[in-house]
Amino acid sequence: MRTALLSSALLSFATVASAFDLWVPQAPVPVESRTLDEIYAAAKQEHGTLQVAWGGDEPGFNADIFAAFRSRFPAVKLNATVDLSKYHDSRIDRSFVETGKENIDVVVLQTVQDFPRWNLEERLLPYKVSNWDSILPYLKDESAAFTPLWIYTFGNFYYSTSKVAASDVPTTYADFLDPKWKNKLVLTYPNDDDAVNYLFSTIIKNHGWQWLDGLVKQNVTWVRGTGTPHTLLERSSNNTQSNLAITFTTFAPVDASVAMATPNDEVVSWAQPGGIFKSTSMPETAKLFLNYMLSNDIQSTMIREGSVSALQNISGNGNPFASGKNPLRFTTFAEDRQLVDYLKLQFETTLGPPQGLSPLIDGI
Ligand SMILES: *[C@@H]1O[C@H](CO)[C@@H](O)[C@H](O)[C@H]1NC(C)=O
Ligand SMILES: *[C@@H]1O[C@H](CO)[C@@H](O)[C@H](O)[C@H]1NC(C)=O
Ligand SMILES: *[C@@H]1O[C@H](CO)[C@@H](O)[C@H](O)[C@H]1NC(C)=O
Ligand SMILES: CC(=O)N[C@H]1CO[C@H](CO)[C@@H](O)[C@@H]1O
Repeated sequence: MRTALLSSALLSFATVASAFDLWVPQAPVPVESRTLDEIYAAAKQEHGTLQVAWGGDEPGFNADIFAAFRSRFPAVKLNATVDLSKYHDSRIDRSFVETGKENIDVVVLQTVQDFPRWNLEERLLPYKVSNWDSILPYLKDESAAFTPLWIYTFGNFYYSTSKVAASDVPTTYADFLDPKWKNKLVLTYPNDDDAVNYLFSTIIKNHGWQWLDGLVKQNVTWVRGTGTPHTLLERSSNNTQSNLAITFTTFAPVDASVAMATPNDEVVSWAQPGGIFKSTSMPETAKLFLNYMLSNDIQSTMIREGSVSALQNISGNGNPFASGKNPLRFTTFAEDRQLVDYLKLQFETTLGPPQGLSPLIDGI
């Protein structure tokens, strides 16, 4: 008993002391003043391959972004690995605990709760990209330990144009309980992805748990990955044997066979953070990578592909608060791990555990 009290006293002393460290005034982080070409010149002096952990759940995800970086900066080596953010952070933390070292230079992940924690653990390099002042102020972490890159959204309705008339597309999530959607829905397991978890919990907050029970009666095709529903709708489009017609757990550029509609309901959106681990042996290359992500070229590409830019005053950008979006709420949710786990188990109770290989392996 006494030992337990003592060690908990020591622990809280340590916690207070390390929290106290944070109160020591830090020198302000200067905004990067060099151009991309000047940073590139410095990056060329570094040796090695920049290791980037990139959150995504579909083979080839954002390959165009990596190709653009390689073609603009051919003299530096980039190894960008796409995987579920929850698997990236698990590997990163295990490597850190086991070896005391990071195995990654740059992270771009959906696990928004990791960044403040890594910052408290003093593992992130405070850094302000050159257009820091143009980033939407409410998305920014003032310590500059991480940088919002762009806003992703789940919850919009994507439907096969050959199977669903635009006039038939639901307006709220409650409409999916109509018998006419039986066998036609393809959705991502909410207990496999925190953003989909938050989307489902928001829908349940607005429409009740009976909504989920009603949804299950629709014989939904449940899949892993948020790219998979879009891929299956593409395939279903020209296949008269397939009933799959609609989803709300994907995001993708629309084309001739899959169109998008925004619901009159709350969706989930969040600013994807990028950060540099302090331990990197390639800080200039890492800075080059972050600056390039915030460049007009890449931001315009992301807007074209359906995201909202983190920059204000960039042409063609969507309103981060339009159509049921609020990019600030997801972080509060994701930081409450107890709530996230409670909901995961609720979904598992009704839907069972996520089935199938990683969406990056099964090729769908
Ligand atoms: C690229 O990253 C993966 C995953 O971290 C790693 O297994 C692989 O060895 C890396 N390749 C190179 C060339 O750095
Ligand atoms: C963005 O535009 C607004 C209004 O047009 C202007 O007040 C603001 O200074 C601009 N911000 C930046 C960072 O250019
Ligand atoms: C449920 O959907 C699957 C896939 O679309 C289909 O093969 C199956 O026949 C459906 N089951 C029922 C009971 O309608
Ligand atoms: C391969 C093929 O037939 N593709 C067609 C699928 O359907 C869309 C329209 O829904 C056509 O544009 C494609 O050419």
